[in-house]
Amino acid sequence: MKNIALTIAGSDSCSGAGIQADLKTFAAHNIYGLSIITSVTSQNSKEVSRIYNLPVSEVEKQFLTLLEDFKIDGIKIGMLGSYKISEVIIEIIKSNAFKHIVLDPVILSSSGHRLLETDGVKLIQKYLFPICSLITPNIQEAEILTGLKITNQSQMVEACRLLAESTGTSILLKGGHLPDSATDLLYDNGNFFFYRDERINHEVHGTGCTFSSAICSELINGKTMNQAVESAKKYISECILNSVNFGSGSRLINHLFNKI
Ligand code: PXL
Repeated sequence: MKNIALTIAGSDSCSGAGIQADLKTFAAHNIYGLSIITSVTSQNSKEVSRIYNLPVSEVEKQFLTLLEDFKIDGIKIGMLGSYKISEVIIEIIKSNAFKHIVLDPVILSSSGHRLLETDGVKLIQKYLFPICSLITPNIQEAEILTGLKITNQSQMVEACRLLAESTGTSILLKGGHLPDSATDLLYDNGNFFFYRDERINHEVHGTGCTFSSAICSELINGKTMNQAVESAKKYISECILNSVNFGSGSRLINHLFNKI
């Protein structure tokens, strides 16, 4: 093990998504994971019962303390929780040089809970998107971010191009929730890449978090953007195929299937 990744995200008490998913994904890729918790969510496989955003000073302290000691090879950003937390994270990222930053623009949980307020979304769109290596919205997030309705593949292409051109950043638009296509679309350096794969099962909790931290891991391990997305897609498919059914709600991702 020679590389270090940092996840900045919320805690998911059932460990399928959030910080817990990210750390397990880093471990599955032989990467040491550091973590900055932005928010504590109380949830099980059926529901989110409470969301508690940490005080901004505690989020800032975690980041500054890590930076005093570690060389970070890549960052995955997930749930930021609030405008104020987003603001302090952006400030610290801007004053440090990080090679790979993969942002999962978490706005809503799959159960519909708001995980970042509207003013926070506007803030990250303006100041965080342009300094990331890759942004990984799903269809619903891309609709919120672009104001476009996305119901088919050509609208995916249009939204992806719009997001990429307005931010100057690579975009991976995840089509898993579209009824007629489970294609994911990457816009990287002026090129489109389509990943047509088996449909991601909607009842599995934690796919978005896991996918973005797998891409971050692959970039750290030296892959190009296209190769990283392709490998991460294979990994997430295996995680879903090996998912577990411990609660009575959605299944939980099995991040470490390859270590058994
Ligand atoms: O997948 C969105 C997400 C991100 N982060 C945390 C979550 C969830 C969804 O439940 O709990 C902490």
